[in-house]
Amino acid sequence: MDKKRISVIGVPMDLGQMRRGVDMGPSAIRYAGVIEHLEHLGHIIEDLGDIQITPAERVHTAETNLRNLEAVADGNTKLADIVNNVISNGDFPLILGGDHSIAIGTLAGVSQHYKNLGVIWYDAHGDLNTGETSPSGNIHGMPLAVSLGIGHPTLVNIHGYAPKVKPQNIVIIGARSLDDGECRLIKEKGIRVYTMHEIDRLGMTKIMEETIQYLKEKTDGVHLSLDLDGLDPSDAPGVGTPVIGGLSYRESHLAMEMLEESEMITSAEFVEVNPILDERNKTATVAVALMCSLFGEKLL
Ligand code: B3U
Ligand code: MN
Ligand code: MN
Repeated sequence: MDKKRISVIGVPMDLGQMRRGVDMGPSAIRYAGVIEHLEHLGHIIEDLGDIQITPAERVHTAETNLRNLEAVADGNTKLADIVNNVISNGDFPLILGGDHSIAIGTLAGVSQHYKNLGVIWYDAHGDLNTGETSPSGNIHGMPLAVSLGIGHPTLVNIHGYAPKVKPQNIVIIGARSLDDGECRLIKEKGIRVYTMHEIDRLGMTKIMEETIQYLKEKTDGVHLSLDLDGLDPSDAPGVGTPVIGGLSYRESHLAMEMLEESEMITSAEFVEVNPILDERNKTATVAVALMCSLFGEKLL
């Protein structure tokens, strides 16, 4: 396994949804020992601390059905700047969320470095809504659509270019809660989705083999966006929108190990850890354990 220089960026963002506490995700993940564990694996870690996000109490509602639009865009612009700098320095960005709206900024910072960025979206949801199709107005249900260039211009045009990713370079894994507009977009754009049905039928080994082959052929970098609600709530209870029937702890470790072996992942984020909803920091601890597998931990 090659030793990496990893820059850790905390994003205490809770404005992309309505449950308080997900802004404490980065703290919970640090408390679970992310820095020490990754250093123990031999990597060089630089903790860049947390990005400043406007506190929810200070956000004024604007005339749009996208909740907290301006403050979400502002936080994501800052994140995009930092991610861009980290990659320019030759380092690996590891982003700790925060709600999933932060993928907008991560991808804005990452994708300018690649001609054909691949994205693995590990999630119970598609996050492919727009202001028009969203049942909630929550921006954490929109980041993948935004990154495809579909959605509110303030979000779509962060860092001045769009789209950040092509539909044929995306693989969604673990989907089991999709809204009608998201299903339409998936079909229209031909996005590859492994729902729980395919995972149950084919098994995680086959799913990851296919995913790796599909992306390896056509990408020059791959971003892993892992929403902890992709896992079953019994393994990851500390998330804002848990969905029963999810990926197991074991399947998720296998997926991370196969990605590590593939050597294709060039940036990663772990999002939606909400310690207020958690059981004794279980979800942050699972997140760190999955990071260890992604960064090369082996039993023997
Ligand atoms: N699709 C729904 C629910 C949702 C999306 N992402 C999460 N929940 N975590 C929405 O509000 O867009
Ligand atoms: Mn998500
Ligand atoms: Mn989700």
